[in-house]
Amino acid sequence: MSAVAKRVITFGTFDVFHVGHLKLLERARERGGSLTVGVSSDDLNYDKKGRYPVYDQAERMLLIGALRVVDGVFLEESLEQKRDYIIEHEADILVMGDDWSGKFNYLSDICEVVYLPRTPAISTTAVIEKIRH
Ligand code: C2G
Repeated sequence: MSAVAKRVITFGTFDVFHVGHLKLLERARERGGSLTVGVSSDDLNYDKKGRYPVYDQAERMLLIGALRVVDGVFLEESLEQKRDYIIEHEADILVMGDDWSGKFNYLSDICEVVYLPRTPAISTTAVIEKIRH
């Protein structure tokens, strides 16, 4: 009997896409046989960060969905729906960057929860600031 490839899921805004985002997605994909990405909606981003993303949700979903390491994308409309999203997409492993460390441990009854170290010295905010100055 062959082992069934694990399904990995991750979530993020991925605004002004940069190598920190790419490295997170590549490492997430290496954890299993497929990677599904919940792309945060514009309104969710506004609620979390107090501003709308530079690229809107349709553009961000197109960009993330086109990546070789990504097998599917969907819109993440609420942080509270993570459990439903994980069940709906039959994910075995939830991968998040370690800025979320510990925050999703309550989901470990339905999937493995893994936090990966962020790539240092790069962020959407830093890129926006660099362009601005
Ligand atoms: N990331 C990283 N290294 C960076 C910047 C970001 O590894 N230098 C990771 C984050 O840890 C996250 C992913 O890239 O796992 C996407 O980052 P954001 O778009 O900032 O994600 P966020 O807005 O925190 O959305 O449900 C949770 C949210 O949707 C997460």
